[in-house]
Amino acid sequence: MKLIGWAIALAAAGLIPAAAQGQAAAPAQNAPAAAAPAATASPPAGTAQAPGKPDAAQPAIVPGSVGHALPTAGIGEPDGRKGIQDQVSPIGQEAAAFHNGPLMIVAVAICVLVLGLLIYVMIFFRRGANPTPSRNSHNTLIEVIWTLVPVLILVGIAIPSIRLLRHQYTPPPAEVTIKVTGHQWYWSYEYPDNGVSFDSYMLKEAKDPTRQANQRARTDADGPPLLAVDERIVIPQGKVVKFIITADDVIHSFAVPAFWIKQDANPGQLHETWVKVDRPGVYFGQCSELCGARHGFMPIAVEVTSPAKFAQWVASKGGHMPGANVPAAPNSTAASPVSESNVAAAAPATATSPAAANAASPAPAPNNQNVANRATQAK
Ligand SMILES: [Cu+2]
Repeated sequence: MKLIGWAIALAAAGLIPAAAQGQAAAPAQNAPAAAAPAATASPPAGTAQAPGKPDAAQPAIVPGSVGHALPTAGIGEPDGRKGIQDQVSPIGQEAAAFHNGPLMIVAVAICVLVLGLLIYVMIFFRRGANPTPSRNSHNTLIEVIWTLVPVLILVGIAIPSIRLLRHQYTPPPAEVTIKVTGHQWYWSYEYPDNGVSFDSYMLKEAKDPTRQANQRARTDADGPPLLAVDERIVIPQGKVVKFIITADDVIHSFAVPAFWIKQDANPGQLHETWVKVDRPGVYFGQCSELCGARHGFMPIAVEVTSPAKFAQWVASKGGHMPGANVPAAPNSTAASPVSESNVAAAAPATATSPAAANAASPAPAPNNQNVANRATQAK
């Protein structure tokens, strides 16, 4: 017996250092990929020794600046309240109003009715109060009622539900497009019309032993623990933003509760959803499909800011606004001076003449620009 005890103790002593080493080696796979534009093609999960983000990014961060806006407690993040987070998108507001209003009233009314009937039967039809039970087995009127009433209730719920679904799946034309790719265990984002792409990792706590020296630690300015990320998605307020969602390994799910967004990210498929947010702020979400060991550590953070600050952020990422600083394609309005002004335009909305404004507007341009962007990103 004693011998077995010693054997267990020795085995444990042998295992502990190994476990500690395993833990120390693990964070390497969480290290961000190199900051090159092709970073979306980062090393496969489990590839150790990927270089961390350069330290140079660390001192440049100014809390409150675009991309680092301060989150508001209780907005876009869980704060201990029960129920649905405050909704900031039109679809979310419509859905939350439907849930909190008519659906809740119907559900509570049905529960109270059924519970009341059960209590009534238990009291008045118990053996003591009703020793000789009725022998009736059919009642046509009652059977018609208890079939028709549920059908009418369901139809009453279905009509607004289907209207909500129709609103959700008929998005207005997108003004900003973001391609979202889920990886084990981080997200990468690409703004194809702006030439911006980056990876986004969860920020670890300062005291987390798995945090590498070159990884920035989370602060309260970044957001709550397990939700703050090193690189947020930034979107302009009041603009329709389209998310094209996919994955490169297993199924993930892109979910931001305050936007009423939850969309599976499947390898080999493109799913689409959209949002329009008028209220500036920081909104947090998480991967919502069990995708592996670190599923709980791939949060999402979206910062909504003014269109001017969005343009500023795009420029800081080395990107451009559609219509600005992109050489005009040879076949588009080549004979007119419009293409020259288009090339020369430094800012997106500074074109003054109607013709130039027309040329700079996103409507006719995207095809050529997309081709140009794709070509530069493919390098
Ligand atoms: Cu995931």
